[in-house]
Amino acid sequence: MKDKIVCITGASSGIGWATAKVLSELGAQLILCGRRTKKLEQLSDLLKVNCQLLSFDVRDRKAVFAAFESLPEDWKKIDILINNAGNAHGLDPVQTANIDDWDSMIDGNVKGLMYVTKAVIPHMIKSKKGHIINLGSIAGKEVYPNGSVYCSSKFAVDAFTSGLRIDLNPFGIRVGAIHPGLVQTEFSEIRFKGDQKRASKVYEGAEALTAEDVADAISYMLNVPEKVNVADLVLLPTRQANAYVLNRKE
Ligand code: 8X3
Repeated sequence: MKDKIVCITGASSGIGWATAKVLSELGAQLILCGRRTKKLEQLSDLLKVNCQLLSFDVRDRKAVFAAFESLPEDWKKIDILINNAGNAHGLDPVQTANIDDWDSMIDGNVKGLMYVTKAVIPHMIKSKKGHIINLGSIAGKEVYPNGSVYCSSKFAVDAFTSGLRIDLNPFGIRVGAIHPGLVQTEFSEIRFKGDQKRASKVYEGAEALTAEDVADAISYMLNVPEKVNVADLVLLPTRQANAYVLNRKE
């Protein structure tokens, strides 16, 4: 990990930021991507490693490619990509859901992840090495009520990961995905558009994963021997059996 160039999208909060912290402790050089320039600047000051900051919205195809093109030559040689950016917007049945929410989820979670991947892989292909980890979800393995479009977006991440692993196989590039269950971050607050009360209910008695738990698992995926690829990892709180079954603490 020492001196590896690691690019993390959605790096300014939650799982992305926790991963940045863990990997910085291991000596990685970090490219932190996010929408909030100020926040990225403040956070990078807390890290003791070399950082490059890229501010763009993954949904903006031109901005994605321009951002990676703007990197200094040495920083273009990305060893590891953590495709973390993504969110849930709304939790509604198809018939009443807001179509703008659908666009945000499909454009960000699916197309954005694809754009970033496409922008980063040329160097990996040239150097015949690299490692890509996509953030899926238990929602990409099982569909739950009112989650049709969020789940669709995460099923797409799962499918894209499998396809990418096939396409990049001749180049020795590792491709894998991690699929967390309940993780207590600002995820639910964003999903419920700032409704903190509703958001906190989601995690009540769940002993949910923390962003750090997921970051530790990502670190594990990255630190196995080079001939090993952790292709698919589902990470659940002990109290959660699947997308539906959660044994909440009284
Ligand atoms: C987050 C997991 O189950 O809250 O992707 O949708 S869940």
